[in-house]
Amino acid sequence: VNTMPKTSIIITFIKNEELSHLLRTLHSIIQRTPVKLLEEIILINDNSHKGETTSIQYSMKPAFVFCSPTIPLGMQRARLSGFKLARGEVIVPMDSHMEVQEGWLEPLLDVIQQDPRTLASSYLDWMHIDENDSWTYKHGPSTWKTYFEWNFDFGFQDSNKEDIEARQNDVTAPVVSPMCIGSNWAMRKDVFEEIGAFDEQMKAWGGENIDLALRVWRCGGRVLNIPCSHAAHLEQSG
Ligand SMILES: [Mn+2]
Repeated sequence: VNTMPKTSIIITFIKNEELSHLLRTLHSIIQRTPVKLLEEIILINDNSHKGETTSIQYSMKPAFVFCSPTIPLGMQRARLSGFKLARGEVIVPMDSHMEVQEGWLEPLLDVIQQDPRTLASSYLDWMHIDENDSWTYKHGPSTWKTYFEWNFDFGFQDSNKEDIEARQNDVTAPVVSPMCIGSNWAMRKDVFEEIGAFDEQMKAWGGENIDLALRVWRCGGRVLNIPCSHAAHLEQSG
């Protein structure tokens, strides 16, 4: 941990995100991320009505950076504005309805340290709220890869035979993936900028992860899914 790069986590919300969901995300980050590795949490309130982020009173360690654009930017440009503000060596975009798990960040930084041109993704678990406001948590598998089709549909598929064989002796081994998920990936900020960051014309989410992963691979990098890193996503929030 002492030699690992510091991370800026960028959380945007563009809809009527429940404040309790955002608080769950923040609490899990603060409790499960070593202080030495957390440069800051950047919150971007992009035209959200319910999320009164300015009412969140935390001590300033870790530092929170609040940003409320004067006009709605859309998810991708809001994230991009957060990346530009980031002071950490590594950036991680995160949804505002997540719960990171114990030890989620260190394995991502480990593979980035081994090869700085790595984009490293967490594996996802699922949270669900039923009609009685009861939460369930479902642990997701640590084997899938992500892919895209020629119509730019994005999907998940099981590891192939070669992957499974390669991981027989070490279930913690990273899974090489064609694509990456849209959030909860980690990458060096300088490498992200060097390969072109995000297209400023992309407003909404969806497709930017395909664009990014293609550029990572085309620019000498690699996309890895990391079985030791898990974060849960609240299903019904998009
Ligand atoms: Mn989401």
